[in-house]
Amino acid sequence: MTTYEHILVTREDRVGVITLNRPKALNALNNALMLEVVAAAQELDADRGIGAILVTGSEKAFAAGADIKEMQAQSYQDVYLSDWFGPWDSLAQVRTPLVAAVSGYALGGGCELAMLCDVLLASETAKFGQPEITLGVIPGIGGSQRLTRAIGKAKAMDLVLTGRTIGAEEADRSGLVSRVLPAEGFLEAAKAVATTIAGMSLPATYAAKEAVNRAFETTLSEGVRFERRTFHATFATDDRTEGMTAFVEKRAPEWRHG
Ligand code: CO8
Repeated sequence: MTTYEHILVTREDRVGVITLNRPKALNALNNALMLEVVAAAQELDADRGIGAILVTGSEKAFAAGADIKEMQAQSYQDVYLSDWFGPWDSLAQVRTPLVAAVSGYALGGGCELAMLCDVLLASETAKFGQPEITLGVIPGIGGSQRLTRAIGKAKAMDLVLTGRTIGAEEADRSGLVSRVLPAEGFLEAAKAVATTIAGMSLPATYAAKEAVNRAFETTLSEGVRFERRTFHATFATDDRTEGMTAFVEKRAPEWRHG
């Protein structure tokens, strides 16, 4: 497996773990780190032995946002011509479920990276926010869009316009996170969630993720039609036969991931 400068990548059975690792900068997302995360996620996604990808940071910070020191000297021409942070969009094309495990700060680009993931697990210590307005800019990795879809206009406007930070409890109440887990043993508990997901049939998992994501891209009737066709398609898999046979035979399924 490739080695990286700003992230650590490990495999634990069928779970790939990407750990943001710039502790001195609270995992601020610079360009190099972004390219590494995208490359690692794509490498893990191409591996049929991986059924879930956990993205995490440190206890103090998931990520304190885009790297302000790196951005400070950039001009409009620089960011426009280089499509600054455009590569983050590639994460949305990853078919393997991405599970964010957020402990501490998830601010600006950090909150946006967490929202790019499919399942967002928050430690009791997690703090979310889009403070870009306090720097004279706005969210730039999808925050204005994904936050609004996640928590609605009223709450998203509050966070994006005031730049205030919310804790895990408010994030949970607002629908931003999937679950809040105790701070003690957080990473292990998050890995257990990823392991559960990775333990499902791979084709069913890809199909389920694609179907849920379709809800954000289409009308209800088209989305339901897409779901039904995809449901029908699962009957072409060996795992569908195995899953139902195992249920009838009162045993655990043995997935072939095919
Ligand atoms: N960028 C660069 N360095 C950072 C960042 C950051 N986002 N956050 C923290 N650091 C650095 C600090 O400068 C400090 O470094 P040094 O020791 O060299 O001075 C080190 O990390 C530790 O930080 P603090 O001393 O500030 O730690 P505290 O515990 O006192 O405070 C906070 C923690 C509250 C998280 C504080 O660091 C903070 O407010 N950070 C900035 C948060 C922020 O504003 N994030 C949004 C950034 S903008 C953004 O994400 C835009 C995304 C879209 C761009 C898309 C463009 C197309």
